[in-house]
Amino acid sequence: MHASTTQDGAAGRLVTIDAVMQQVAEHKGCGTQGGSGKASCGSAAGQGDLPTEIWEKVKNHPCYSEEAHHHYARMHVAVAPACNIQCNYCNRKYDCANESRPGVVSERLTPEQAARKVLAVASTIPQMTVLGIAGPGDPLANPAKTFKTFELISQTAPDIKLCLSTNGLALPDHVDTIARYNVDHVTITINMVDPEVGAKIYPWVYWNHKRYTGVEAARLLTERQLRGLEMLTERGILCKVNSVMIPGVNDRHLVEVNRAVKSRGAFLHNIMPLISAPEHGTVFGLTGQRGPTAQELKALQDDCEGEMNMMRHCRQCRADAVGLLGEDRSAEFTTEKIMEMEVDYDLEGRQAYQARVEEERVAKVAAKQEELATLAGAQSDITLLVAVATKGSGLINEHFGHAKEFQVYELSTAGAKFVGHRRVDLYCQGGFGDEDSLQTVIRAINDCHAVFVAKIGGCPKADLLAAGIEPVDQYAHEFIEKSAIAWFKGYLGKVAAGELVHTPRGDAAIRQGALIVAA
Ligand code: CLF
Ligand code: SF4
Repeated sequence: MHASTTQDGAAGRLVTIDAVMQQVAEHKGCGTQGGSGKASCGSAAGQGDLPTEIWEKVKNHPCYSEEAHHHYARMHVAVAPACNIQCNYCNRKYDCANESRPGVVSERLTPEQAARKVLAVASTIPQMTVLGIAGPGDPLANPAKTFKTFELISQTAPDIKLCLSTNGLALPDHVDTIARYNVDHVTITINMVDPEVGAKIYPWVYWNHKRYTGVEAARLLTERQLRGLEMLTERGILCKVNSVMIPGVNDRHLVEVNRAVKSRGAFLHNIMPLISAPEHGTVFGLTGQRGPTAQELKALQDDCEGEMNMMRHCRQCRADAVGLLGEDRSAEFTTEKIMEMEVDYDLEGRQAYQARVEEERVAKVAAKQEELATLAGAQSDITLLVAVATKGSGLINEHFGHAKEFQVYELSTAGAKFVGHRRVDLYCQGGFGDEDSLQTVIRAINDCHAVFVAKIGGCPKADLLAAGIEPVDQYAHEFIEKSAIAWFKGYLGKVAAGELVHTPRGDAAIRQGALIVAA
């Protein structure tokens, strides 16, 4: 077995991970420096009017910045198996559905295995900037494992931001520890602030050695979630709130949740669709509770978008996810594989790579602004959606047949705005187009007027056109937003010239199938 190594940032020397772990084991206090987000990229792309200290925390966090998610990756380590509540959209055989899709079993890790995995991934994927603990149960129902993992990682990989996602029941008891470990980003899943609504989502919670049920359980949960949120924001820790949209149960109520969390200082609100199918074996799956359609989800997100940022790029990822949001590289980093890997944690190399990413981001923003300027003065109230096949970096760089998801942008004379993504079945199966998959792709992007791709074959092109969706391949490998604005300008021109009649599109389906782990 090769010795795993890490680079000591201050002295630039290589040390073994085993030696660091030994030091950590002997270290009784805390005082770790990990997760403070001190990337040295220095770019101002996308900062807008964010205060610099907040920008430093979000600029390369793929969940807290939509713009960053095209460029930076996160990873989760599944060190937290137990949970202290029951959600009706969760089946305990699988990962926490608050941060993952049901239907996925993770490999459970010890904190030491987790730290080794983080170094292995960080050495292979230099744009991996965030380590999150999100399950497969609740991280704070497993505090010893969770904080031990953070401690090890802050010692061995100090440039990686630490992130935590919790149901919030145990949160008030751990806020000081979270602050001490420099965990700068905490997500709380808050689905209600009214215990009557909560009783329809949570059959029980377990707190202080006692099981609570019904409205009493939901009241306890909401009180502790909101108190935990306040305690975190008072300490300057950036908080995101995740909410699962359950039509007929909490959909309209989430506007009230939005107000409640905004007033307590939450930075970002992420409203996710319920994913529910009978084969998941959840209460909602078995009772036939449906998830929202794409239009229902977008309408609620639009209603909640005031002064508070809405997250629309969440991929409801697995508790052992690795890679850019929307891609899954976890199969490359099984415990067996990472034990065989030679790990060279090159901090300077990572920083140099990230500096290049920042240059790319600046170029992308400049190209978008330049194109947007050409739209200045255009008068039109047309707003429409387009889908984009991308592998990342903000480019149209994926073939139609290879896309596992499409990103969706809303176009208007104000520009191009990312509003979501749609997971689809692969159209290209072993070199051939699959007609059934094509129909699911069309249903998933049915609300879009066009689909931008790097390449597309003649058959799917004809079927898309027949469905009223224009395939656009003339901007292959160019920046997404710049290209979308350029296309939209042409669209408006055709409408103005009477060559085209603008007609609104229908609704689209959000894929409900579980993600299957790659072998
Ligand atoms: Fe992970 Fe969550 Fe941190 Fe991101 S995920 S713990 S904040 S690093 Fe991100 Fe995944 Fe959505 Fe979560 S896309 S499920 S919001
Ligand atoms: Fe499942 Fe997560 Fe809810 Fe616990 S908090 S019951 S693991 S979805």
